[in-house]
Amino acid sequence: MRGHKNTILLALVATLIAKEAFAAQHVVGGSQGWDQSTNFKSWTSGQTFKVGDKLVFKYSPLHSVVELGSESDYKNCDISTPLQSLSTGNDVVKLDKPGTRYFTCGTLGHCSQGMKVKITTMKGNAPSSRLSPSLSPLLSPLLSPSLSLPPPSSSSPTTSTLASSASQWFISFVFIATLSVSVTISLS
Ligand SMILES: [Cu+2]
Repeated sequence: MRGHKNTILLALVATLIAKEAFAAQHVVGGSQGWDQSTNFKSWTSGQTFKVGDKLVFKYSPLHSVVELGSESDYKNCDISTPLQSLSTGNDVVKLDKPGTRYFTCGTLGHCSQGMKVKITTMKGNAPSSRLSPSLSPLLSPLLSPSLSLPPPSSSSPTTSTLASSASQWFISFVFIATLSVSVTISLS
């Protein structure tokens, strides 16, 4: 019965790795970070945001992060009714569903100086996250020390959605094939 245990563990590890590999972290503004001098339009044009990805806002105490609820608030730099305000200097925002989100800085004048960013998240997440959304948080503390993958590069070249979702399906297929083989081996 040891074989079964190993197979189950392998499956869980594979699922976890798949999830890690598919979810990207985007450091907003790249190496320049969250600052008035950063060109956020050109930064976003080089990024693909997918459900499950995370935004990381890195900035000095001069700034903050304010999420706005509408395109018009974003256009007019109206921060009077924010959805949320963050100020740790290293804020992580999870893109948990498809759609457009608006962020700006809460410091007076910074929004009108261009310190704002509009993030459009696309669906097309890995099938693996549908398998065990409740398992990963449970497993992470157990497995993450040995599994600390390098963070995905934020300056990765633009990949078309089609190509990347095709490769995701391919990787998933390889996973399933590998798992089937290991199940067969452990049962025989
Ligand atoms: Cu600012």
